[in-house]
Amino acid sequence: MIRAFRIPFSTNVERVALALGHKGIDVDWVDVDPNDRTPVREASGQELVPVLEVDGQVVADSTAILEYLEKRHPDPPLYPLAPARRAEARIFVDWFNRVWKRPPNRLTDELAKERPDEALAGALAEELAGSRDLFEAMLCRRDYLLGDFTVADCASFPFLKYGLLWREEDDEPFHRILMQHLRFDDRYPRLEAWVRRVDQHARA
Ligand SMILES: N[C@@H](CCC(=O)N[C@@H](CS)C(=O)NCC(=O)O)C(=O)O
Repeated sequence: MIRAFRIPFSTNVERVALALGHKGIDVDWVDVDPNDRTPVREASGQELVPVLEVDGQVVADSTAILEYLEKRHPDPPLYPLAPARRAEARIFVDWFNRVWKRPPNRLTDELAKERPDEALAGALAEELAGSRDLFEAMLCRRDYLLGDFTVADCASFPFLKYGLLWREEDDEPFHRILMQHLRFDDRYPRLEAWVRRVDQHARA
């Protein structure tokens, strides 16, 4: 049995929940108090979730976990089968992690300061909001970001969904930033339809 550690409203945990749901893999969730990461630290030597534990093997980091699941349970695939397409999917996820996530992360840090730099905050907010156009264009005449449902949807949905869906109890500052600056406001019909479509997918 697979064990996985999670905290409420975690975007990176939802990536893994979608991947497990897609592959029909059962998991034993371990709910961790966000203010006491002791079980996560004891299992993995670091404090971030998600963390997966399979037969004594521990995998941390959502992207590494998605790769691990694909390797161990290749059917049904979450990555395209053709090598070039597979590489494109990996490039997308890497871009999402290293480039797309940066403005909302930096904006969250900036706004937490006693005297935020207004110009910097404005530029970061603009960069984040501007990314909606890219996703809207990627969904032109296709249902998912790379055509079929893949790791690209899995990795980005938990973040992009905040343009349309949010829960009042979710008061994580990073998520509030996403809600505020990604709001679709009926101006991104393909992106909105995609969020509704992916939201129907199974989650473990
Ligand atoms: N690169 C890691 C990032 C994991 C991460 O940042 N997890 C968040 C939850 S989504 C977390 O545990 N944050 C710790 C905290 O907020 O104290 C991944 O992709 O899994």
